[in-house]
Amino acid sequence: MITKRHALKLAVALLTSAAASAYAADTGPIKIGLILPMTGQSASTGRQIDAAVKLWMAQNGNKVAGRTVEVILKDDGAVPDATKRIAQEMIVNDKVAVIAGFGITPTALATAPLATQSKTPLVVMAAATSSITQASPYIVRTSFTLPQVTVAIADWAAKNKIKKAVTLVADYGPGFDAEKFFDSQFRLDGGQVLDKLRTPLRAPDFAPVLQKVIDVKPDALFVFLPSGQGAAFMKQFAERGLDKSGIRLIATGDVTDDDQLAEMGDVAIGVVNSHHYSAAHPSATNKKFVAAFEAANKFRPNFMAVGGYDGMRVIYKALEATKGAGGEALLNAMKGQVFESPRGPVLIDAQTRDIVQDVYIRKVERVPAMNNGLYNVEFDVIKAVKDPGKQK
Ligand code: VNL
Repeated sequence: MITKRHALKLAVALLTSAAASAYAADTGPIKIGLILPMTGQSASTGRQIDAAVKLWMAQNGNKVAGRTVEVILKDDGAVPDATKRIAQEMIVNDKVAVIAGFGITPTALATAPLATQSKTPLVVMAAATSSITQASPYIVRTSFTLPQVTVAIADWAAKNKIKKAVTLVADYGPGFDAEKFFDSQFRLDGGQVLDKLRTPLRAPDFAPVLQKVIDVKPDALFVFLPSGQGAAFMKQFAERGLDKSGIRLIATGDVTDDDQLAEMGDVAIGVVNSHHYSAAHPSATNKKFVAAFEAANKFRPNFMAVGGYDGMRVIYKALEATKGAGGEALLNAMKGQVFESPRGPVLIDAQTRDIVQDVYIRKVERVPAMNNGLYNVEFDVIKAVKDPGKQK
């Protein structure tokens, strides 16, 4: 009797301990590797996305499918070799389920092969060159693409008495996209691009290109510069008297960035631009988002913050669907998600893994109802825009 009871007890104990260890493997933290430029020239992008990720977690908790979510934040200084090394460590040592962030295009492109080799979903929250999502089948994007937001401003310009333009872009991936898609749409609409100017990504000096613009004297100057460069550009634009030259400034919303608009001052007023997010977007979802973000951070969210916030949404919902499993299952659960973002309605296109979203035409104005601050005020919208960079 005693032996039998003893054996039974032992068997139960063994089973329990086996189950417990399996359970432990399934209940350890789910790790998200967040790689952002927290220092250097693109640090504002890192600061915005980090704040948005923290806001998402404060609002939605740190538990998904019964497991704790742990975000590991690392600074890559926007240096591609650093991004790649950090991603490798996160995948191999920390065993992260997802890598996310990616402030500028070269950092996303450098890391793409690692995502493919390790079957780790890579969520691009910032970088915006069209081709990024084609660099790995494991890449999903929650930011935007330059072709997606550029076509609208080219079209607006041609339909608003602008016949001759000069383009000015940062000399790398997203700049090439902006230059190309501005030119093709503007020409299609009967406009003419008189000159195509570029400034280096690192430490640009706008004086020589602005002198060129003065010499060529187009109806308008179209500008794309990455987030963080807009205020310096605006300062030189005004210093050289271009704001009073009759040459109209038009841009993508990267230039009239919510992060820097206040710093730009009156020179920005009247600049018409196109983009997917404005802190002044008048939806209830956005008002709630902006209020919570500002209360937590004492600064205004920009389009980078929204890319980070929506990236967390996509990751959380996918983890819920897979009950915490990673790899291809997690990737598949990210595809096809449809939701209301602070920017408006969005879809993660299951075929391209890129985001489909509304693009707005906006004008910089002082808004008395919003503390008399400078905002990109939306006055037109193109619904559900797919990345034209992937259409033939
Ligand atoms: C990129 C595109 C970066 C748009 C940006 O800001 C931006 C990029 C840092 O793809 O590198 O506004």
